[in-house]
Formats: sequence, C-alpha cells, structure tokens
Amino acid sequence: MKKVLNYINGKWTESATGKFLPVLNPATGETLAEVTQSAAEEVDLAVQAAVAAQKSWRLVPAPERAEVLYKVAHLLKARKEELAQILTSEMGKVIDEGRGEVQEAIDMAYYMAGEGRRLFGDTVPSELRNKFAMSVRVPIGVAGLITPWNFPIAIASWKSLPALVAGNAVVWKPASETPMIAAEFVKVYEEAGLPAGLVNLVNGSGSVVGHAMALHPGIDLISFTGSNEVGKRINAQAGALLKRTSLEMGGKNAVIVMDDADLDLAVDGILWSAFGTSGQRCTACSRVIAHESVKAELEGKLLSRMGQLKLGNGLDDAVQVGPVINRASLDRIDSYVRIGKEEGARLLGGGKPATEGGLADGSFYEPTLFTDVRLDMRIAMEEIFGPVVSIIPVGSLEEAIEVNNRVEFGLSSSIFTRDINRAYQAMRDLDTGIVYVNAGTSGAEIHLPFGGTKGTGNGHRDSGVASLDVYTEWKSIYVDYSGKLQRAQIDNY
Ligand code: UN1
Repeated sequence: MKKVLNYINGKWTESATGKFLPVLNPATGETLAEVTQSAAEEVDLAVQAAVAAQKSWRLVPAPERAEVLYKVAHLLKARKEELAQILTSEMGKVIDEGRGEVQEAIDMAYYMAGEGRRLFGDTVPSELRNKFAMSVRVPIGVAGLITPWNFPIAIASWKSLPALVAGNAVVWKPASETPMIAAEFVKVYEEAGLPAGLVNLVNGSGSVVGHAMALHPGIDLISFTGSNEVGKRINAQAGALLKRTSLEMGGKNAVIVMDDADLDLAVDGILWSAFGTSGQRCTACSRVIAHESVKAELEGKLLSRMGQLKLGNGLDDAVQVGPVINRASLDRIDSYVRIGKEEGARLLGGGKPATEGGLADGSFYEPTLFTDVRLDMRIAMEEIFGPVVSIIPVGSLEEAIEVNNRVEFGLSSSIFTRDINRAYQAMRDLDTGIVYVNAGTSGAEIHLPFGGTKGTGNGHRDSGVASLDVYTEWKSIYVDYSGKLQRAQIDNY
C-alpha cells in the first residue's frame, strides 16, 4: 500500500506514532493509500526546521526567492494532468474541475513569483527637512497553514506562495482526506529547489496537529480555511498567544434572479455554482433568491436541467457531478434534507443519496432543489456543504438584498439582471466579500482578494495582493540626513 509521509526539514519521514489512516476514493470507496498520523512532537520538529530555515531565507532577495516560485509554476504546469487525476481520485471533484483547480495553483505561482519584484511599500515625504521616510514589508517568521479538502491544492497555493515569496517559512497541515495531492505539491517545491525547512508537511488530525500548531510559540501566524467551529477555536487559542490568524470559514451564498434576468443564463449560473464540486465549495450557491414573477419558470428550467446531470466517478470525462467527500458528509446532507422537509419546504427534486448505476460504493447525493423556503428554516440559514439548493421567493430588489444579507456568513453573492441600476445597487449593498453580476457565485480568480464578511472570516483575505498582508508586517523606516536631532511634530511647528 502506498504510504503518504511527512516532509520535515527536507526529509520524507513517517511519524513516530507508527499510526496510519486510510485515504479513500469517495467515488468508489477504495483505499488509495495510507497517511501517517503525527503527534505534537512532529509539529515541534517542523517548527524548529522552519525557524532555522527562515533565518537565511528572509535575507535572500525577494526576486531570487521568486525564481523558485517560477519553477514551481513551470512544474505544476508540466504536471497539470497528473495532479488533476490525483486530486480527483482522492477528493472526488470532476476531472475538469480538478484541472481547473491545478490551474488555479499555477496561476497563483506565476502571480506570486511576480510579487518577488514588487512587494511594494511606500516612500513618502517626511514632514522634516533632510529626512527620508518609507515603509517596507517584512516577513513575520513561520506561517502555520491549515487547509481543507475541497480545494486541496488551490487553497494551499493561496497561502504557501505569498508566505514564501515574502520570506516566511511554512508548516502545513493538509486535510486528512487529501494528503496525496498535498505531498505532490510539496514534491514540486522540493524539485523547484526550495531549501530544506522552508515548507514542512505534517499530516494528522486537527485535534492533535492543528491544535499543536495553534499553541506552538514558534508559529507566528495561522492561516486557516475550514469550518466556523474549528476556526473560532483556533482563533481563541492562537489569539491568546497574540498570533495573527487569517480565517476563511463558512458561506451561505445566494444567487438573486430578478424579473428582468436572462433566465437561461441564470440557470447555467445556478447549476454550476450549486452542483459544481457537488456543492462543496465555500462559494457554492445554496440559496436562489428568485423574484416571484419568474420563480415558477425558473423552477421548471432548473428541474429539467438537473435531471440531465450525470453523476459518477469524476475521472470519467462525461460525468458532471462527482461524489461528496465521505459517508459522514452524505449523512449530514441527508439530515439537512430531512430537516427541510419537516420545516415545510417543498422538495422539487433529488433529496436522497444516489445509489443506482454502480454508485452505491461511493458517497453520492442527488442534486436537490427545495422551493418556497422561508428565512425561519434552517436550510435557509445554515451551510449544508452539499448539492442542495433552496429557492426563496421575494417581491423586489430591496427584499432580495435583505434576504441575501440576513445570514451570518458573507462570502459570495450574485445577481442576474439586465438593469444596470439594479446591478450597481446590488454591488453596493450585497454584504459579501465577493459579488458577481450575471454569473454564479463561484469563479474567483487568484489576482483578486478572496474572503468574506461577518462569520465567513476575520477580515483577512487569501490570494491577490491582499494576501501579502497576512504574511508580512509593515516596517516604517526614517532616515535623517540632516546631521542634527529633528523632533517630529515639535521642531517643525
Ligand atoms: C473554496 O470554495 O474554498 O471561486 C475556494 C471558486 C474557486 C475557489 C473556491 N475559484 O469557487
């Protein structure tokens, strides 16, 4: 059986615990590999290696650091198909999306490599004569990265690449479900010539490895993507030690369909956002806020297109919807559907695990559509993280925006309308970190900030130039070349 190991200080090693967990293919139930399960001691070893390596890495000029990132980009590009296959077999998303996700990491690598020649600070005039003032970005030290299984390489790229180009070292705990693609990403760093100790991979559970990372004094910041429950816990633990935390958590994203929308386009957008990655994106559409005058037509169009979606193993190019991550997730999704029915929502389609046609060995759920959903229902408010979408009828744009904003999360939102005034009003008033006009809720590009408002995060952003704010401190520098003591705010007034 293939073994997935840790990578600490440039060496692939098995945890001293001797424990392994199986890595399952969610489409078939087969065991693909087994992954080493680390203890807090391995986190400590990884941190020691990272601290030591970062001491010289911070002194490497950023454009030279970036050369490694360019190599990472080239290697990811050369291995795109192979990586996509591994990702799909381990995580389930259909192969086209697997390729798209690897592309997202390639894009991020080129983009952050470019930052090696920017990492802009400011030069500003001093208020005093013969004095120079500037601000520069400096690395923080060791970045602890905790990443999810739903975008196992893209999200890891959003975090590790800016951390490294800015001069930090990384200790990375990938999700237990997706250690294979994580190991491949680390191999790419290794092959690109990243010095030992700068990226350390520690596999294991959140309760052991994640916990140890949050509390380790040698880790200066934690960047986490995952559930609200875990994010809040990390924030409390790491925050108590004054570590910076960058948290990317839940979503309850909505597509608004106005009465003047291109309905066929809206249906395309909804299907892609609601059932792509089997609804397991942070950006997934799980609510459709539909103007009552188009609701019936929209329901009909959605239902007929949902009926044509082909479920199956994502490695098959013809499949459009893959499995969900595991049985526990399947059960959770099913329990939400039960709750929806009990609360009085009208189930229009789907609503049960898909087991026919050889799907019983995997974890498949039928694309599911509820309508006449009210805001007092749990399915309207809570993140389901599966292929379940709820239509909520409204009578106006103002009501639609109000419904969109009523949830505790604020990641992504979308509006379909042909009215420019409504589009701009929505762009202004939708309380989410990402807003789409005439597109679904998914489709974030790496050179823009990714993140959300309210319960989705804590004000930081992944990807884009904004991500550098997570991995750097500002240093303000004053150089006085007057040859005398000049007191700011005093000698000049
Ligand atoms: C996530 O779901 O956590 O916009 C990331 C998108 C992708 C990234 C999603 N580019 O859906």
